[in-house]
Amino acid sequence: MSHVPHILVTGGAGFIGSHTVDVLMNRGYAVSVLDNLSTGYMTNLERWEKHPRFHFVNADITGELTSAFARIVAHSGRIERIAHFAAQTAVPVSMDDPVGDIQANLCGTARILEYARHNKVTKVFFASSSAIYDDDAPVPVSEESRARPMSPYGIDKLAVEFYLDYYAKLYGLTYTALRFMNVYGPRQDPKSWYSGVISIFLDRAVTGQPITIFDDGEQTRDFVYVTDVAEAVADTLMSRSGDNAIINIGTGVEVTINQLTRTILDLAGSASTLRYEPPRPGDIRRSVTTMEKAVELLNFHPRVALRDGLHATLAWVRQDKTRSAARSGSAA
Ligand code: UD2
Repeated sequence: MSHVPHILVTGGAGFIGSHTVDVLMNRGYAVSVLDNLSTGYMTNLERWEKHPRFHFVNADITGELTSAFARIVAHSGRIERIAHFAAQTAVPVSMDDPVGDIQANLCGTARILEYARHNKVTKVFFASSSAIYDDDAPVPVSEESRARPMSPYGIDKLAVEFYLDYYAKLYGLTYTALRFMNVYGPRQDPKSWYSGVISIFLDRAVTGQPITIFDDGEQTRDFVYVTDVAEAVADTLMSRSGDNAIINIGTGVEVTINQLTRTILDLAGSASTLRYEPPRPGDIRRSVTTMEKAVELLNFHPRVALRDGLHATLAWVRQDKTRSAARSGSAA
């Protein structure tokens, strides 16, 4: 039998992590997920739970990881590559609790890198963010734009990028860091006030609740569909493309929040009312990436146009609501 590469996905029960698990499993790899289920859900992985190539370990990257790694290796063999998503993912939470953010996003990542170094892991993928850029950087932002994070979250993401470079130079670690723009799609949680705008607006549109637009709605973002992101992660993790590089991942398409809202209301056939409120503190006005580096190094061409991605996400939101209602009905 031919050798099946074994990949560890930290944070694999979360939004982008679980889509990456789907891609890796569909490509025939052996996949282990390490997740503490703090913001991830087992339902995101339910299709794989009983699959012989899949293994789940409940563990926290801020804690002691030796036994978790030992269990993973005992079950599925040597870890060859790591996709590292496990993190505290909310910018406002990082501002309220910078020490907690450092513990998860910096110290937790350092543990993963130390494991990779000592165990000769072939390649590490790191989920970085457009939050590392200067708010005033002219758009479109390129990888050369000024880095000046305005949150502990962004500072920790940027610090990890320096660690990756340091590990590559000193220990020969191979990595790719992708700086994500605004990722959206099925499984994005709309429940908290700092959730992604698309998950919140779809939820409101489907339930007919009012939609709050901050500022005048003419601020822009670059929305990239989660399966395009997951494919890019799997491509770079499993090949030499993007080796030791840091690359923006978006679509290069700049969309205003007003345009986004109109499309969502139209697709959902929703009569939700719109409320305009003052700008959210710290919000940036415009955000969109250049595509040159992603195209050159990863041959990255996002396949899902915004309208199609919104359509698919809307279908998921409706299905998820039906499932939740059925679950609470059967629990009652
Ligand atoms: C994104 C990332 C964040 C960080 C940041 C870096 C997400 C979910 N967040 O924040 O982690 O990387 O980029 O710059 O990807 N809005 C409304 N009404 C709402 C919610 C949002 O009008 O109910 C607006 C908001 O004012 C902003 C836009 O929608 O102009 C996008 O907001 P967001 O929270 O989805 O994402 P962003 O870009 O602030």
